[in-house]
Amino acid sequence: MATNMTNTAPIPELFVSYDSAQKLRVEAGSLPSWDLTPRQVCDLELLMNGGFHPLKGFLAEADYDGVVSGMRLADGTLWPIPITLDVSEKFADTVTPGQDIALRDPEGVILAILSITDKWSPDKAREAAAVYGADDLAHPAVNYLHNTAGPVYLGGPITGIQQPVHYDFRARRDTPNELRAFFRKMGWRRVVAFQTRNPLHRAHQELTFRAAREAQANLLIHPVVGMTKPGDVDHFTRVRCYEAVLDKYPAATTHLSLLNLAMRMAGPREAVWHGIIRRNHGCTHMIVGRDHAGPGKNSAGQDFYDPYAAQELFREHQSEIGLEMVDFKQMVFVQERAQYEPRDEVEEGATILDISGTELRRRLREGIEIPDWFSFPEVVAELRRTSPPRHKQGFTVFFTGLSGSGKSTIANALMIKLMEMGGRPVTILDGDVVRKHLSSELGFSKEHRDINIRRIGYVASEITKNGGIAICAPIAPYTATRRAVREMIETYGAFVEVHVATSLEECERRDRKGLYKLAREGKIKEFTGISDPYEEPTTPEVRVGTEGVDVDYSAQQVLLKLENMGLIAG
Ligand code: PPS
Repeated sequence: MATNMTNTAPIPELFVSYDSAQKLRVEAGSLPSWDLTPRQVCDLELLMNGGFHPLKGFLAEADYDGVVSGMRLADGTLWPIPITLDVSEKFADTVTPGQDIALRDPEGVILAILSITDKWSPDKAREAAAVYGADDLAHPAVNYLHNTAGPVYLGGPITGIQQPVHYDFRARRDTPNELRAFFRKMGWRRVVAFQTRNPLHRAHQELTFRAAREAQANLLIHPVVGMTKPGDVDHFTRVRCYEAVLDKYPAATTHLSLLNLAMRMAGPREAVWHGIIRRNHGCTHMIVGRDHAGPGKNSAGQDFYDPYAAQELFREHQSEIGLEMVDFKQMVFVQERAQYEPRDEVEEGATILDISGTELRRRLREGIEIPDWFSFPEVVAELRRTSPPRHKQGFTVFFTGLSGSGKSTIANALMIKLMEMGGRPVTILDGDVVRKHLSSELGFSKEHRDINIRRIGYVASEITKNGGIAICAPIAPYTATRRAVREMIETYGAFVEVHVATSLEECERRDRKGLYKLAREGKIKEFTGISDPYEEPTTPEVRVGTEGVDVDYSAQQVLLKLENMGLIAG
């Protein structure tokens, strides 16, 4: 039975008492320890504070199998998303079931102890297909699974020592028990949760408030501030926007609370998961919309999930989730009536005004007006503050290609042309130069090349974040690593991949540094193109040839693309 009254009784947490935590922290200092990834920190926080109740730790193998194949723990409890502790092989080899390990945040603070019961190497292709619907790297969680997550999973119960530390928006963060206590104190008997990873505009405000009215409930704006879809508006900006919108609701009807969840963009399964999490936070209803937690298009350009699959799966499991679904009504602005109305109730012939997400991003990028009927001036001002027009933002141009393909030459020409234009500082991160200053200890194994490229990506992302232009020119032979760098940078600005597509034959003919000859003679090992792979980019922003064209022309092709993307003023 779905509850329709808030459950304000405390939910079990996995923390030990303050005194025990002090003692455990000292003891845990001598245990083997695992440094948690950002996603694992998010998962651990919700495990410990009851957000993932009834889980008592990272999934053991039997629970994992049940969740992957049928959305159920081994005891039959509904649980749609595998919450697993993935680790490196190297670390996995040092621990065995029966052992305790300390879990530390990135600064080394011990947050919890994991008592390992299970250790196994998952079949990731099976997990991807069953949980996310397809083993397709265009899905952010599938890409994460294959390219970021470690190969071995450790499972077992958690003993919580302390919450991860947050320095931002502390007053807006609530554990499930804090929210339950708040609802109790306010006398809120029915609460509708609104899950979001986007800034709210007028249509959202209308639909959320309407949903609350229909359910005769109060409203909880419960945005995700842990990890969302790569490329989303950063959570600092979003929270300032949410705070501005909060003032637009009638006093004391609505509460804003931040959820440190790491989303997977798993559509239907994710909707069920979101429901369970909101139930744990004491809510009675949740708004589920079209394409809830959708990951975008697959590699064939089609939607991963049917837009209504999330609502269907939720409805099917509603009583087990213990929370009622409220349909998300698409609200549109009707010009003649100067008000928002549900799209399916608009009179025939009326003029509907709408601005899509893509159109909004274009307007922000190009500094074009965003009308008052669409959003609140405070929200627009916040968005403009963090997204100045593109030609004022930082960006990265990432050249990739074989040794001797002409990357550095074109990169240097491009740098000079951009410096001539002025306005933003330009930094070049050339393959050879980086290897001298940043990566001098690295060789050319896959592992070392990946470290090298990630270092370049990190520096480029910092430059991009701070409004500069980074021009990188390494070989960067692996698609997955280039993609990881793209994701790192796109959080802050544009990433323009340029494939310098000079053929191997031509590079070898030129052999500017005499390296190909040495590689052919076997005197240089693991040489790209000769004895090591080069995975060509399939969809770079620009592909330039260098055979029979001069450097100026190639640099010009890149400049035209930059102009076309709005990155330099036309
Ligand atoms: S990678 O794969 O992106 O980390 O390589 P990168 O940092 O760009 O370094 C490439 C330059 O190092 C020289 N060099 C080699 N390249 C490829 N394979 C092997 N084994 C190798 N050994 C040395 C070479 O001069 C490359 O410079 P470019 O400018 O690309 O010719």
